[in-house]
Amino acid sequence: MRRYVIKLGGSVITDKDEPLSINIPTLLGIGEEIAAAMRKTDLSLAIVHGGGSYGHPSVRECLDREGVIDESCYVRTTYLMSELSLMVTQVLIAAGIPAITLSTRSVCAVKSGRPDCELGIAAEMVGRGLVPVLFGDGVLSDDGYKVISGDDIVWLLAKAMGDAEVVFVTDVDGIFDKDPRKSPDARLIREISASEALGFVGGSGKTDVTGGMRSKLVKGLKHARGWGRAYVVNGSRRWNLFNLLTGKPFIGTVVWYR
Ligand code: IP8
Repeated sequence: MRRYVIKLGGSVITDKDEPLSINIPTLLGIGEEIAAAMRKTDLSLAIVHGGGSYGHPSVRECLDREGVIDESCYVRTTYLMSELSLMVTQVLIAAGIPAITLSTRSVCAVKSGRPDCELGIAAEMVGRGLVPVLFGDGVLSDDGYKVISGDDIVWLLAKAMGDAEVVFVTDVDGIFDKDPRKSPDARLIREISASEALGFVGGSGKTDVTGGMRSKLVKGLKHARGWGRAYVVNGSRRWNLFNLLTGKPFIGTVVWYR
């Protein structure tokens, strides 16, 4: 039985330049591919999605204004994330996936600067063939309110599921040796260790409060050094995610966390 935690990046499921926009056609395609893969092969799956044009501008606005996430910012951000997650889950259910939205703030907090989650129920859902859907979210911390990124939750869930692999569904084909948006001769790297990739992978734009591809490498090394394995693929490349999930050749990068 293959076990995966699929992270649907905020830049894939929303338009990051357009506040409160959801990218329905891409999400429909992704839902169709995951559902088809579940029919074709035995899969244990959990899904985590990012904040995109819902969570990030909301947190960025209060960080710029107040320097911290205050109560009203926490209330607004968590509401927006629930709204986004309901829409994502609705599309996944319509595609035929037994998706259950689980708000991260109900199962995680930040304690002494680290995410602390209770994921037993989520793991039990996976064991029953359900697909829990969690998301980057505002959470309580011992120091006010904080954001836990989906890029942290994926590894905690992967661990709770018994060292599952993580699939980062992004808006690029994988990790390149140079920025493909700036250098037409950039080369897609098929397999790399996270520590090596950190030598040349940059962060992300300024509205992203949790840090882009670089933080996917750093967070994975923090949570899954020694056992983590992830794939970075493009959510707009039709049937590529299906190919990966069903063990067929796919376009993307395999990342080892060692
Ligand atoms: O996009 C961030 O989650 P991410 C969630 O997975 C918020 O890093 C609330 C900005």
